[in-house]
Amino acid sequence: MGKLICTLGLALLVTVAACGDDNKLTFGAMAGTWNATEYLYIDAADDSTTYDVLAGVGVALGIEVRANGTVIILIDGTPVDSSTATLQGDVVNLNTGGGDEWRVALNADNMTWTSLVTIPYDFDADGTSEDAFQRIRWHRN
Ligand SMILES: [Ca+2]
Repeated sequence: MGKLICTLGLALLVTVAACGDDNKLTFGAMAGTWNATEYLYIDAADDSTTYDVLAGVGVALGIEVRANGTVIILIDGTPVDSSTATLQGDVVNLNTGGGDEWRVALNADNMTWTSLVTIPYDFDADGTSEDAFQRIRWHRN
């Protein structure tokens, strides 16, 4: 059925981009250099409890994404790490060996990454870590 609709769409001169994988995320679409505008740890048990990582650490975080899947981590503009990432649907896996998987929402030059796996973080400084998701908002240069 989808193929038929696409074929009809082409016949009607609807753009090819509207057919088939219209929501498919690619590294090509993500290619470029991105600056983190927000990086939060979010308490998995209470999403109103957050920690502002960028303010806390006091660095500028960036990434360079290449169309071949290379993702380079930039701290204050300096490359500090690089990985060959893979995409499955809208989930990017940085393949760093640590379950570093992020759900990606791409909207033109804005992109949000939300971690699928929690990390430990002690939000209330009581000596016991809570489970935290991570969310990074990026803006493409
Ligand atoms: Ca705690």
